[in-house]
Amino acid sequence: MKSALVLVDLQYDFMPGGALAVSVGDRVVPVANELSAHFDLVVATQDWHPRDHGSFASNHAGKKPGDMIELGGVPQVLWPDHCVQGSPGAELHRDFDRRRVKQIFRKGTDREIDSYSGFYDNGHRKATGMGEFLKSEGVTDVYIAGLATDYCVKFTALDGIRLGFRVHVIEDGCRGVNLSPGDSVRAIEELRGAGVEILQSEILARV
Ligand code: VGL
Ligand code: ZN
Repeated sequence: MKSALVLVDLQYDFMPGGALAVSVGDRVVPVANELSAHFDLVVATQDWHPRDHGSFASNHAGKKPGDMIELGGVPQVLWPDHCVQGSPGAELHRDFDRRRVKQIFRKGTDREIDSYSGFYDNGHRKATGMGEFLKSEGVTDVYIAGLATDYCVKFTALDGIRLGFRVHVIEDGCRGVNLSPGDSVRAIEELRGAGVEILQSEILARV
């Protein structure tokens, strides 16, 4: 058994004041730092969109954030412009301790399709390389924390199961967008139903 910690999208645009702010999203940064110390292998993901990305409402005439369209053959929520490649909002939070992060996997780089999961785009067409990397390191168990519970954490966890990893989501190390109230709670329930173990960071701090 070998475990890896996957830290999802700890970027300014998902923090208070950011373009797609997650309420108290910055609280997960110290949790992520603390968790890192308990893993031999830590990786991170970074949402990294071109300015003309198809998930931005601003790139569709007459559409606003929250509207639904189809993108790359799959349903797509439209978002405010966020995590534009090279912009300050796309940067990882300055307090996120990256010393133990072995590799960062960027996603959402193809304008024609979004990518919530750190493993694949939403149409499962292209892999980011994170799955192969973790398999090549002999990882069997993937522990996930970060932003956002109801999107990128959720889809990273579901793809992790698909890839045959044992997947654990550290609930207090995650916060959600909650476009509809309760989305995060429903995401956690859905993950449990899919075979994901849901746990709290204090359990890991003791081992
Ligand atoms: C995310 C919406 C759009 C996330 C990324 O990191 O959860 N959500 N892009
Ligand atoms: Zn995005």
